[in-house]
Amino acid sequence: MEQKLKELAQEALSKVASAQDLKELNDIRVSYLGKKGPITEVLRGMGKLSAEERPKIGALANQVRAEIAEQIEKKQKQLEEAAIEKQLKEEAIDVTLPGRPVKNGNAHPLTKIIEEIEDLFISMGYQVAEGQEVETDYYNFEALNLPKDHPARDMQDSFYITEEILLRTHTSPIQARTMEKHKGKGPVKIICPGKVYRRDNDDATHSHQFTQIEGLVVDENIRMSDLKGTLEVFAKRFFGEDREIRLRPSFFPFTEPSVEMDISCKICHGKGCSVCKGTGWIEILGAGMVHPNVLEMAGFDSKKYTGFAFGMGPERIAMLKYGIDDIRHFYTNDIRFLKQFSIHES
Ligand code: FA5
Repeated sequence: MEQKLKELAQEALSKVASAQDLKELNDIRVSYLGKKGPITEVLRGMGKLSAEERPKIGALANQVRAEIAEQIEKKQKQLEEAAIEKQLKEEAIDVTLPGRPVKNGNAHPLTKIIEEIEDLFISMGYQVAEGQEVETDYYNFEALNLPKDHPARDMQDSFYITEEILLRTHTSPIQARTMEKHKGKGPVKIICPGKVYRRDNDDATHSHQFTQIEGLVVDENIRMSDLKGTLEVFAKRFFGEDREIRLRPSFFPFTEPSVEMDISCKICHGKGCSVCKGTGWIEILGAGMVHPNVLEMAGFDSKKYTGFAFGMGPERIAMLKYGIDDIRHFYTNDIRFLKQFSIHES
């Protein structure tokens, strides 16, 4: 029995020494020191031994068990330390490596243009007003001097939801709503950006959904010269001091008189080229003096108050400013197009 215990000790210690990981070590502990292990078995069989042998073998068995347990504990520490060491090595961070560049998103070019135009008018004392994209026929047309059977409604082909509700075709309903809120008292000085919808066929210069920015000033003694001066400041600050403007007679049911504003062509400086179709001028917005009917419908006394309004399409403005040849670039989200307007490197 003594011999058997010594062999067991040797076998167990050599297995402990060569254990590769904590799981293997635990298996060794269970198989040699566990309740069903060989040492426990030896101790159980002690009853069969003679009285002299019993204490001797008992002491030896305890000694073997203690030694195996001690070696297992030592090995466990070693393996744990090695595991930590390995983990530290694997997770080591080389602080000298250059950082990975973070890709920043950037505002959509249209958002930028709209904010730029807003800022320019805010600097002239305007406030930003917003409306709703789903609008009533009343605010989109009737309150703007376009009764139900008015032929000028054909100028803006509309998406109707019901007979009385539609997707707004322009930002002008915001004028009507804002004037109404003022309850007949001036001054009103607003700039209104927003999405609008028309049943236009998409092509290089038309989209069924686009944006507009509307401007409206209502007060006593507002004159056509105020409108012209304001638009001139806008055109020169936005497109460059060397640009000229001209107003051409036009028609909008909600303004009288109505005009369209052109700016001199940046490419040919008025001489005529393919961009301005040989005219030397490029149209950028519609405008006019607010029609007395519109003022009255919104609760303003048209004998006391006058006003001017203008409306432009930021897509077309951005196309002119940056030489973009197709309006669809704004909506197809080609990252190569959008990136050109990024202020970040990526
Ligand atoms: C209007 O919508 C008037 N409400 C503007 C106005 C406001 C006039 C206040 C007078 C006083 P018009 O339909 O011309 O006007 O549109 C204005 C601008 O929207 C155009 O100059 C153009 O830049 C843009 N626009 C019109 N239709 C489209 C389209 N399908 N796609 C892209 N831009 C468009």
